[in-house]
Amino acid sequence: MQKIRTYIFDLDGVIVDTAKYHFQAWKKSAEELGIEFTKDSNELLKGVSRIRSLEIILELGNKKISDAEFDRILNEKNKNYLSYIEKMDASEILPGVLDALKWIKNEGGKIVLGSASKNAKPILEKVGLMEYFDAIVDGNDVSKVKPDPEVFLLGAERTNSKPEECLVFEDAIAGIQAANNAGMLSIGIGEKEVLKEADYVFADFTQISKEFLEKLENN
Ligand code: B16
Ligand code: MG
Repeated sequence: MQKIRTYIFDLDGVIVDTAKYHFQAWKKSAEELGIEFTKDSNELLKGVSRIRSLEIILELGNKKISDAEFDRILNEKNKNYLSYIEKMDASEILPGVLDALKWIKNEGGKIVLGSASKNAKPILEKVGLMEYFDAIVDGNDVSKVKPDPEVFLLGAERTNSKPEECLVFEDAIAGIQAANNAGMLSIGIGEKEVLKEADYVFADFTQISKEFLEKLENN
């Protein structure tokens, strides 16, 4: 195995828990459409693009709508979602993340964001983490969604890294698959039973020791 030099972070569910805001905003849209939307259904939307998320909700409710209505709901949902984002601050950074970012910077590693979200930059700004990132690849930069490796391969390219020098932190199954498809080391953040395909899984960043990261770096 190559030494790890570049650390790619997913955003939602890895750096911050914005899934709860996506849930509230999607629930409102689903209710308008007369579709029941539960926390379990919300799991299906993690790591998935905005357009695909609405398609899934419509499939759940067995409902068809016009293209104009589809676009209107997407816009409404994003407006609602942004009203939650507006209130975010550094207290919403998930435990252990800031320490990990500082450690990587101190070691001279590259830090990259690899997210499906088109709102990634405003969120990083709100929580005050922008300065840590050497490159940001988000939903505005890619045409293919995870599990396609495009988002992570572009992150490698923008930091002149080879895929085998990159490690990806991801909370979604599709994201782990995207990292594996990119030929990168995949680290799942969440439950082992769910993220079975990851090379390693940790409940959160407080469980990732510096010794573990040092080993990957000095391999
Ligand atoms: P937006 P990630 C993903 O972010 C979320 O997990 C997913 O639930 C969301 O639908 C997607 O971003 C698009 O977000 O509506 O803000 O463009 O986990 O890839 O950082
Ligand atoms: Mg995620």
